[in-house]
Amino acid sequence: MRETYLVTGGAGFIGSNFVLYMLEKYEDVRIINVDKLTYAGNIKNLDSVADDERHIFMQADICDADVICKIFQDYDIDYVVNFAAESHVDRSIRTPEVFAQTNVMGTVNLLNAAKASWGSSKRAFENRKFLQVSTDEVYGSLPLDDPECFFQESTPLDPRSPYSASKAAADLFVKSYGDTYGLPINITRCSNNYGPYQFPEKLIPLIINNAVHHRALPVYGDGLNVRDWLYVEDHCRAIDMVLRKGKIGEIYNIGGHNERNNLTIVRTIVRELETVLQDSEINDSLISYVEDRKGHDRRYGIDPKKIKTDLGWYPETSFEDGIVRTIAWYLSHEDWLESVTSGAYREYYSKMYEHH
Ligand code: NAD
Ligand code: TDX
Repeated sequence: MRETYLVTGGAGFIGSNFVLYMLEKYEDVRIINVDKLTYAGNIKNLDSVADDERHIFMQADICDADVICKIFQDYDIDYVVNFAAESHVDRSIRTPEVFAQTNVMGTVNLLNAAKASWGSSKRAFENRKFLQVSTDEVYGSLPLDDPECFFQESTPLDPRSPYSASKAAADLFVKSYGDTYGLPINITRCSNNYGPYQFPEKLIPLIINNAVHHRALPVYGDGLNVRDWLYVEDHCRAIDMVLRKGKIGEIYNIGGHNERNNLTIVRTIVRELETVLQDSEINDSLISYVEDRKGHDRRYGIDPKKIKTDLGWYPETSFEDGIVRTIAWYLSHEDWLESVTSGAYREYYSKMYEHH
């Protein structure tokens, strides 16, 4: 019997990469992909599997109890992989309530549906799993002056933005369904992802898109905030491994010890684009220091020892290769970039950056 996955948020950045990865890797899978198609979800990300009968797309909200319960009734779901979320920190600072609704209530709704459906079936929780895709941001912020200090799975939660607070709350609900009802769960907490299909509100695609158009490159604050970058495919492989081999109830941090400050990221992109496009107008003078993000976390750094030791995961793509590949992808997908940056994106961009 083929395995059936309920993937939520599978038209977003990481979710669509995961769907494509799984369909490519396993012949015998069925993926029910539920996505509300917010501004961040794009069905075009799944064009290459449009005719694949193993992939069933449904536009729906994870907060909709009737729809989610019906999906559990109609399909014998083996795995839930919950990517669906509001994911952008800057937006969470403006509208926290949207984040509480989708990230917290949506997750609780999925948990309830899994518990009720699986609990009342003959197989119950056997060979099933609910995997919550979470983030290193739930651990808060690390200082810059102690580079050997990393987030471990045991690090206390200390979310500092409405986004990370909503993700931490969701994580705790997931854990509680494991502890209270015995729901088979895992939680993964990954560092910053980059790669194809990332919406250009996030640092890397935003800088690529602006640089190509010779627009100012907004760097928040002093540009010295550090993020730990992982190529999206390495994240997808880690999730697959946790689904297959992760011990029930465990949390796994995912990261490749690849820390860079924002200014370094921006300069790397500028250099690569200048070279590839032979365009001398793309240079560091485009960099524009803008007002800092409120409550801006200084540094994230993941200790991935547990997933490496227990599951044998390691990152396959170096940052040097991954960033070149990512830039090449954006340059060869102008249509995609054009379609996602028209309309609502322009409004968002001018609201966010209009003062600069
Ligand atoms: P994204 O914003 O690109 O995609 C989110 C997807 O969820 C979109 O397709 C959107 O339409 C969908 N969605 C939003 N609200 C929904 C709802 N109510 N019902 C159904 N679908 C809904 O985000 P992403 O960067 O791909 O992140 C995916 C997940 O991974 C999130 O849970 C995020 O917290 C987590 N994560 C992201 C990163 C990162 O660097 N991007 C790192 C670690 C963890
Ligand atoms: O224009 C910008 N200028 C800038 O300096 C933008 C958009 C960002 N930044 C800075 C802020 C951060 O220090 O770059 C860094 C990265 O910012 P984002 O791309 O917004 O990512 P971040 O806030 O680190 O969160 C990301 O990683 C963890 C994802 O958006 C989250 O969903 C994930 O959980």
